[in-house]
Amino acid sequence: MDLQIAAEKIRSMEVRGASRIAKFAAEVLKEYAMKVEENFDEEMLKASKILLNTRPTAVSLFNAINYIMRYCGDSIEEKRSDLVRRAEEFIEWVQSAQKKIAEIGEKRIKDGYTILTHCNSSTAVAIMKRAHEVGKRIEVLATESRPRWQGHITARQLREAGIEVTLIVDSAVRSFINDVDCVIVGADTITANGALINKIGTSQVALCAKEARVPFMVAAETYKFSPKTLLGDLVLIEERSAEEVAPRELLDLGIKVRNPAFDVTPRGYIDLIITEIGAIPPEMAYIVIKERLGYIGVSDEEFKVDLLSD
Ligand code: RUB
Repeated sequence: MDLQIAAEKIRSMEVRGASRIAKFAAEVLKEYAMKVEENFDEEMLKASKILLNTRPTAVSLFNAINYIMRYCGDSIEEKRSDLVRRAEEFIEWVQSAQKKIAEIGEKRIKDGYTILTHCNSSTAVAIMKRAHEVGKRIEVLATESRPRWQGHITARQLREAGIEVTLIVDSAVRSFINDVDCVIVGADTITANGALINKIGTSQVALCAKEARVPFMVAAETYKFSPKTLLGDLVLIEERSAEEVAPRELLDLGIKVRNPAFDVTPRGYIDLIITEIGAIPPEMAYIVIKERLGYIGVSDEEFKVDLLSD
């Protein structure tokens, strides 16, 4: 696939969700590497940057690209084959991690539970589907997730799996939270101090859950933990176009729109992060970054490809 077309698919959200974006970028880089005939390092760096700068918030994309770009070799053929091997390894990581998270997360759901979820996380959906598959009777409340309505995707996926689903507007979460046994959401990024960055509205859901003493769980593969936050970097929250929120007639009146795609839920609102290496408290984020992602976290030199760098 042409690189610019691939980048546009991510930017326009035809390919969306942190895991899918990362896996797609790995596939695109692998395919691109197969075609490069000369200046391998420069060409791959250029391709990586084009992909990385499409959506700034999900660290899965950054981690995928940096994992793949740590290839070695002297000749172009050696480099290519190591890059392809690393890309395939990353794709396998995405697939196996989600399966493992579903197995671990399912155990936190009891028969008869009503679960609330926000947006569309393939990993959170995998947990709920798994609970259903092992015979637990569950019901799910899915928020619409304005402005892009990813909640419709969630509702459809769960319903097609045979699960009872009720769709609610985002602002109805507090009205229903007392009917809910637990909240499960996905993650775009987990920071070194255990905060969660996920679809806008997630932090309001967490606030409601905390007040109502409803457990709030996050499904996050370890490649969604951010090594850059160990160096003090803040996560850039993507702000999308006004047209996603308001019709042209309103915008033409000079009405301004703010449309951040994600928000930050502090670790104090999170009971558990379900990863492929276990169900952990948010306080363990630092250890995941150091031990699982292999970053020492002392300098920017560790990252081959960085956001918006030239
Ligand atoms: C999607 C979103 C999802 C996470 C996790 O946002 O916030 O909760 O990406 O998804 P968008 P997954 O629709 O803007 O990409 O578990 O599938 O990786």
